[in-house]
Amino acid sequence: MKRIQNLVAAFGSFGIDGLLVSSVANITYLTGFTGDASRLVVSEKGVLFLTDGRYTEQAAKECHPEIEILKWINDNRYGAETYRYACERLGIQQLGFEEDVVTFSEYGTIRSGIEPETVLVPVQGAVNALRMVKENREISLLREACAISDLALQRTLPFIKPGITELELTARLEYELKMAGSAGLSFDTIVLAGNRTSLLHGQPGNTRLKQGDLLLFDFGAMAGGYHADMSRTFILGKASRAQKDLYNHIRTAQESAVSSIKSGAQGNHPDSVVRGILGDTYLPYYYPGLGHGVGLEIHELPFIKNNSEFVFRKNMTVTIEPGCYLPGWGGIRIEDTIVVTDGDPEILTRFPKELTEL
Ligand SMILES: [Mn+2]
Repeated sequence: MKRIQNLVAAFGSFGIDGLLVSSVANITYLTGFTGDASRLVVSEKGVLFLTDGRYTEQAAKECHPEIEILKWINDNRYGAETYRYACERLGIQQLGFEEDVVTFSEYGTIRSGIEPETVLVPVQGAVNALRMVKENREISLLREACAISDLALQRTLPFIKPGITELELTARLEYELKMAGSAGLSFDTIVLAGNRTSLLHGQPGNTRLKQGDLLLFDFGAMAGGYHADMSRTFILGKASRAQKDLYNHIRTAQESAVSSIKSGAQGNHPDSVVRGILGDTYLPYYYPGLGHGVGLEIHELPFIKNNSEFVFRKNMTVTIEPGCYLPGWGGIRIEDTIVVTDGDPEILTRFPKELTEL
């Protein structure tokens, strides 16, 4: 209940006395519930967990006993009458809602359900901000997810040879992830070859690997709901001078950006480190999203870019993933998941970053 207490303590700064939580990850974070399609209403007076018959037993098992499990009234999921009941029960007069999660139609339903004098207050990041700094248990799960990711990539290496397709390598990597104990996939695995590596989030296809290709992997294992995220780029056969030069720049940029992060550092600092290393030659090809928080969601606060205004704090978990993408030629990205500390970050994804010619 500590997390819910921290949330309630922040209500004053949002001008609310209750919060409707709609984000699945935020509900998991606050309650321990691992299903979906539910809602949570939090106030100082109590917490109501709104769900349907599929989840009542599971929710009762997973949630803290002080959280009251309530089936949607009239079995009307997301129905107006249940929101009215929740606000009345908890005496809520200013109900916050997650403005970037609640749909326009759901807003209409809530508005029509609750008393006209109850104010609906759009709120952004109330729970997400709490999630930025991780507890030790959360970091352990991320550590486990990253170790599985390392192992799966290692076990995939022997299958990389000319003639194999991106999809076949994707299948092999995902098989190895699951065999190594991954509870799921952090996101759709990206395996791209040759000049297709310039497509930042391209989809693996039937392209066959050939000598001289760049080969980019971006993927992650999951453990206990937590997402690993890592990228590595290899070269099939002997690297050309151009491939080598870009690779060395990205690697130096990535390692320098990671080293520049410790508690108290400005959020935009790593990006300026990267830009300094890439210089005029490569800067035009740099994608300016350098990294992101990672945890119950694959992309979460904080976001690391040139206009970031947050300050790094101990036990934030973030990715650092500089990449340059040259249309028609290819791209190189190196990405680690790291934990911010008072000194050097702990790098959770430990797969080697030396230029690898396979
Ligand atoms: Mn990432």
